[in-house]
Amino acid sequence: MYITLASEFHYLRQPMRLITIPVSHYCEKARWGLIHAGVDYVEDAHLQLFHYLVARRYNTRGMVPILVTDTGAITDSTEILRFLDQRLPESAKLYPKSQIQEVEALEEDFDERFGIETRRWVYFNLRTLPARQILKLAGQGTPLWERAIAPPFFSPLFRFLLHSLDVSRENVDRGFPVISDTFDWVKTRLSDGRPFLCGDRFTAADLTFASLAAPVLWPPEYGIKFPPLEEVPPSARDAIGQFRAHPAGEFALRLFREHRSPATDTQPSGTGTLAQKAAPSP
Ligand SMILES: N[C@@H](CCC(=O)N[C@@H](CS)C(=O)NCC(=O)O)C(=O)O
Repeated sequence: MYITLASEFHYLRQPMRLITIPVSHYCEKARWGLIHAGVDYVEDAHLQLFHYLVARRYNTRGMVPILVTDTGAITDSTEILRFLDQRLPESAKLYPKSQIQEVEALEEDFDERFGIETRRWVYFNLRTLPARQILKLAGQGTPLWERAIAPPFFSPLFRFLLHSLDVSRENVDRGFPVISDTFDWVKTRLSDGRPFLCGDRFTAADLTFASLAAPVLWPPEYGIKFPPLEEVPPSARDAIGQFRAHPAGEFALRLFREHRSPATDTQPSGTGTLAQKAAPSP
């Protein structure tokens, strides 16, 4: 099966390049898609705001993830998953023909509501960590020069980031029910014993839910390492513990453990390498 998948991408001379803000859960979604497809890729990771230097070459808003291939650049995590899916055999597709409408509708809803609120939640809950710890988290795999010059600019840059994401206690409180309702909805959905959101097979709906739930779960298999829970404020630690113990949290953690791997056992790792090796924070 690996030969089939690999040969589909053989015309591409260079490994694909995934431009990311490594901590981003939308970037995790694209990363997981590449791993699932068994594609060799390189991750080109950047600190928030520094990423504009690279991303704006490909889209004017400078949004990531961006997948650069020999045939063009694809922006948006959903478009990246769809691109990769075209070349997968039907048995490995994340958008199986028979369920495509349901999968796409769930993915869209997770992307547009749930993912926005889990991101806001984690930024709000990490905002009191020391700058050094936030840079250590966000800087994994990013160029040394970005990590070297970031510290003096950290406070204004972080404030700008919180402002641009509308991170405030009021908005986090308003958004929290979107997270808890989605968790409860997933729990109900799985209560008939089905192993995945759309039935018997792993789809883009599952991958998207798990990736976008990661900011409230901190799965060990995520593309970068989250800080040890002992180092985060008690309120965030308790909330993460509760999300992990929720049946939807357990489901997402299981997906990370069991499905963040190539679609078939016979493929080599297919995991990407960070373009810049992670080094200790300056
Ligand atoms: N719907 C988009 C969302 C991507 C997104 O929100 N990316 C954020 C990182 S989490 C970003 O690029 N932020 C930089 C900015 O807005 O300037 C997708 O699924 O790719």
